[in-house]
Amino acid sequence: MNTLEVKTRPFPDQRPGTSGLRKKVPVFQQPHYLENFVQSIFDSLEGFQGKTLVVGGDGRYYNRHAIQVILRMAVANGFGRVIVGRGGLFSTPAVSCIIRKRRAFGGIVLSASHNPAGPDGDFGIKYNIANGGPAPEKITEAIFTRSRNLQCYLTTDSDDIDLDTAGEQKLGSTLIEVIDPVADYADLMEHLFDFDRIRSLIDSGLFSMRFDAMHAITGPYAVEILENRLGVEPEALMHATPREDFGGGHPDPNLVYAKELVDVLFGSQAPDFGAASDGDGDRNMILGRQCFITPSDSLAVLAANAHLTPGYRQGLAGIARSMPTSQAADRVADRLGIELYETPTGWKFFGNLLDAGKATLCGEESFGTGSDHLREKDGLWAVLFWLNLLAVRKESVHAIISAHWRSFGRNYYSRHDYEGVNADGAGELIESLRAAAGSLPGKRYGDYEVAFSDDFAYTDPVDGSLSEHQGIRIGFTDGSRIVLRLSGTGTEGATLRLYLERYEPDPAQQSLDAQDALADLIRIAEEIARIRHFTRREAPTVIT
Ligand code: G16
Repeated sequence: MNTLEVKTRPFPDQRPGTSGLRKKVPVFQQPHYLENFVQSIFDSLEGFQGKTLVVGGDGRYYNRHAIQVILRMAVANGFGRVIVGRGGLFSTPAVSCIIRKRRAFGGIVLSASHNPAGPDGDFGIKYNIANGGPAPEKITEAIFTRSRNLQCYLTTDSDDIDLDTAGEQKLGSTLIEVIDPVADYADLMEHLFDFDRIRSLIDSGLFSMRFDAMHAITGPYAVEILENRLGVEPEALMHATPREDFGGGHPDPNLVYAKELVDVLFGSQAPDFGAASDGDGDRNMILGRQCFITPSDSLAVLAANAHLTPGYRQGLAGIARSMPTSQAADRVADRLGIELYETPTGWKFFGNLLDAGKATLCGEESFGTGSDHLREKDGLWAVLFWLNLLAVRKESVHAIISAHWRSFGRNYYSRHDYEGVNADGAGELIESLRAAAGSLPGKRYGDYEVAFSDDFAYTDPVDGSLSEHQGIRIGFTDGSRIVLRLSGTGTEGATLRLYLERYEPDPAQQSLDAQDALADLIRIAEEIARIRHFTRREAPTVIT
């Protein structure tokens, strides 16, 4: 085996977004494109010679090819050991789990998350650091800078590695270890949650559920954990076989893209509990019979009930949520007398808080929930957390959320997405809001009066780093909020996200439809931001 130095030229468009570099597959298929980015990652790191790298992806189209490329480059760049999931597979939370458990130097995750896959779909790559979490902005910016002047990369002339058999193989002086992608992660879940109790609930015959893996990576994890370890019937698992094109679907666990599951839970013979996860297994959606739990409410409920699970019995250090996530968790933190941290969108911002022991639970409105057990959000973890609560409380999902609202008040919440709009128009919308922000406080819109308005900036309480321009916040005197920001994960045009939130303390007013409850705020958002004008769209593409 020989090490090769391959000449290349820089690509101008390799700046990582909210969660790594995401592009259409044909973009990644350009000669040297993937290699350039991988070399830019390695060149931005120090001291990895002889250390361990974890590599795996969500199994989407191009995953197998990319893994072979990365293996050769990891060998040529001097890693001592590379741990790969069998078949090149790892869910994003499992990569985080393995990095931590095996004390690896870092890991590479291949995924474009919930974005569709296939030859014309999306592909993605991101680097995770030794704590198991996404690289912080300091590193992602260094990767981007390096990518802009890269002239060559290192690889080897070796054959493809057999990815389908667990075991160790030597390539040059690097050990390639192919492992079962599920076992370590499943063991960790068994340690955090009361599997005996969940199994009794499932065996009782009084409880039924569905889990939709959406033809993506959580299929094998769900089979091992839900079916093999907890006794859930195979028929309760939907789309549990991963496919390279995710069955042509859009594995985003929300009311629009997980419609099949939603129809079952809102149908006449609905089971008691429903859940779904996304392409790479880090997102989750929680449903009850005829009932949808917003991710923001889910975080609040988990926090309020964490003491009922073995893993969190000792209490929470603090809760962190991304800025656009509703303030429902703030009320729980307040009651528990613990700190609430508001961070920019992106799981990477939770890493320092978790490492410093400041937060135990974290959540995002974008169907992400997780804790200090890993440094990624974790789809099945959230499902198991809910199952543990249901097994202990022996109430329906609907009864649990209603009781929560009665106790804490309800934060009506919705997100309206305008996907794939013209990037210039979306940019102008944000610019005009930024310019107007200072003049909004004190203005009245119907019953609402603007209390504050700003472009959210975050100073990390651990390392003092400042992240600016993280979204426009318009807060009203009654605690309601409108937030607008541009997505950092799309691959076509721009995606504008409008987040709406209204607080309702009166139990008699807590069972409205969220869109009805938020109708005034939706109108006010249009009046202030002129969304139709700037996006040239009459309505959002996705409402969750
Ligand atoms: C990623 C990030 C999340 C973020 C989400 C949406 O999730 O990890 O932290 O909330 O994108 O980001 P945006 O609003 O910028 O599109 P995932 O599941 O896509 O990796």
